[in-house]
Amino acid sequence: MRFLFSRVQLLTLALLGLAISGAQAEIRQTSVWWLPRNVTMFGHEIDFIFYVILILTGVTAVAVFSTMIYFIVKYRARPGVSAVHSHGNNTLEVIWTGIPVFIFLALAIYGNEQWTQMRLKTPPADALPVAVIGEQFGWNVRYPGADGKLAKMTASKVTKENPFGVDPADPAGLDDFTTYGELVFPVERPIRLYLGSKDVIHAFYVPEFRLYQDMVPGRIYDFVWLKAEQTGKFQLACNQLCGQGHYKMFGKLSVVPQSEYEAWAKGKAPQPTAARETSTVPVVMAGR
Ligand SMILES: [Cu+2]
Repeated sequence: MRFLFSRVQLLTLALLGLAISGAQAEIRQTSVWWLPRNVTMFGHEIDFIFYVILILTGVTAVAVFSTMIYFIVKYRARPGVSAVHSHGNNTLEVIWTGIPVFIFLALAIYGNEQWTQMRLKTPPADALPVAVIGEQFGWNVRYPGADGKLAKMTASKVTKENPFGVDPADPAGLDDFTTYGELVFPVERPIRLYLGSKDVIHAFYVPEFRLYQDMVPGRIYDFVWLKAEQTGKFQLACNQLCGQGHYKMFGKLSVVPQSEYEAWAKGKAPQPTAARETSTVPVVMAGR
């Protein structure tokens, strides 16, 4: 009877798990069993190297395990058959050391080149700057206004009240607007991210962008950029266990045509009266 009860419990757990993964699939929009669709320019190379490694390791795994099983059967202990003593084979040693060395070097050189393209080159000058500061448990997002410039961010100035670490008198920031957990990117336009954290380590992670970057408090990361090539709705998920509410730390991210982005940004732009209340400087809407 006890055995039956625990089986029912197991079944309930399994069903619950399925229900939860089903709900997740709905949020993520695309495949949860295989790679989600890729929508950014760097994603093609990342997927390419993923498939190359998958095929290499897959073929190797099949070859190694079939040889092993064959040898286990062929050289099993049998009465009257004595063991064979091998003292090695230098030619074989050179081959099976040389081939992996060549493969690993090729992967390292290719991977390093891709990393250089993604993270070590200056983002394009016409990129739209967007600041994202993680906090327990959500995302502070800051967009430039009509001047296309974000206020200068300083990691040491980041506080609870000033999540972006900006100087309120900075003229570049007067027309900036902010959202909480809502990001809209124009399609086919480079986006330069400014990433940081208010409290603990968070991570900016969008599987469909093939983009992951930790956000460590005390630093503003200004070298991450991307270009989305397709429109759609995505989930920005924090990918560092950052506390009790980590599971609900996701933002709504959509990639839309440029005109739609402009309309959205216009609707979010600070109204002069609202700006007067929150700003200590005389309100002159610079750049307007
Ligand atoms: Cu987090």
